[in-house]
Amino acid sequence: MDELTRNSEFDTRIAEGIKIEPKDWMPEKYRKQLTRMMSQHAHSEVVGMLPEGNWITRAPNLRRKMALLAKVQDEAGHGLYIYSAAETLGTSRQELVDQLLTGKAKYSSIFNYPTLTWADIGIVGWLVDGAAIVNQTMLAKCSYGPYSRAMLRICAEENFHKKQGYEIICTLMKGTKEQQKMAQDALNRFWWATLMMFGPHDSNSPNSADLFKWKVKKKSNDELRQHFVNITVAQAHTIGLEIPDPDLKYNSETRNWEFGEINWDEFYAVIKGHGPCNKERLQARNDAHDNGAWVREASIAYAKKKQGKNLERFLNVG
Ligand code: BYC
Repeated sequence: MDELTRNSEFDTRIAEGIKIEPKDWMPEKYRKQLTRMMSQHAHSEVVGMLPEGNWITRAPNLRRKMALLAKVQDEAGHGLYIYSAAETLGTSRQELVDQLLTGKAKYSSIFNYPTLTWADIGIVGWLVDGAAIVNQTMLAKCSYGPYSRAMLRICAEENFHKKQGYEIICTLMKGTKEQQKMAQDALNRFWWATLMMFGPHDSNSPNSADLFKWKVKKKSNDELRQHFVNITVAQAHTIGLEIPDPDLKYNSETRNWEFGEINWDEFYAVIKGHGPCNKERLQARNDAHDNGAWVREASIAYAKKKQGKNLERFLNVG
């Protein structure tokens, strides 16, 4: 089959909403775009363990500690699902991880901000996981089968994470004046950084055209950001928190909460490696990778040994 026919068959499948599976033919650009996006997503899950992991030893009680431990472990699991899904496109996990460790690959800007107080853990669960759900609910319907199926499972878990975070903040808001201040301060520091998670404005998003054409994205960066603001403002006001945006106002015609401009200079500085914690995060991932070398060696040796036995058994049976 020639290139033109293959391309047109691929486009027809996309138009009909048929999922693309790993062994199906796909344009190289589709493979590349998905590998880029999925690997960045997997890296985000893994780097995302760091700001919250920072509070496991300081959680205020056993119940909070257990929930936080489980959440951080879930993020590791999400990283694994998405690396596995990304590998089906032909790049090995080792290669993808190397791109992260050498600083070549991006991961979500939000994880380059520090978690300074316990309230930050509540805010991360509520806002960051909340934003991730908005984005990933869309991706669960994307055209690439392995990615969309991974998203379905991840979204179910993220919902628990969001509730866990919001409950921490609700508890603080029912507490002392200091606790309420702590929650407001965490919201002030994380609000704008969370809005940046959705990426640049649509007019400055170079990848969106391809991703829309191939039904990887079904809603734009700005549409998802607006949806997130609309649901989150109500949740903040219900518990007495103020959104740190003097331009925030409700438009009763469009039924949207209109909001001020994001500091895009800050966004681009963070994604270029100059955020408050970029160096620290990369160092922590490199240290973890180096310290885990013996585990990888041992498991490869074990797998080889087992494979050898299976091979012997197979040969004996044969
Ligand atoms: N941070 O053309 P654009 C989670 C980059 S949740 C860093 O609009 P695209 C978690 C972008 O990569 C977070 N970089 O890109 C939650 C591109 O650069 P390259 C992870 C960003 O792909 C709780 C350039 O800017 N979620 O893991 O159309 C706990 C131009 O942007 C960011 C995902 O990754 C950013 N915020 O749209 C633990 C979801 N925004 O690659 C963990 C999957 C943009 O051309 N990804 N850039 O050099 C997506 O949905 C899309 O990739 C994005 C960006 C909406 C993020």
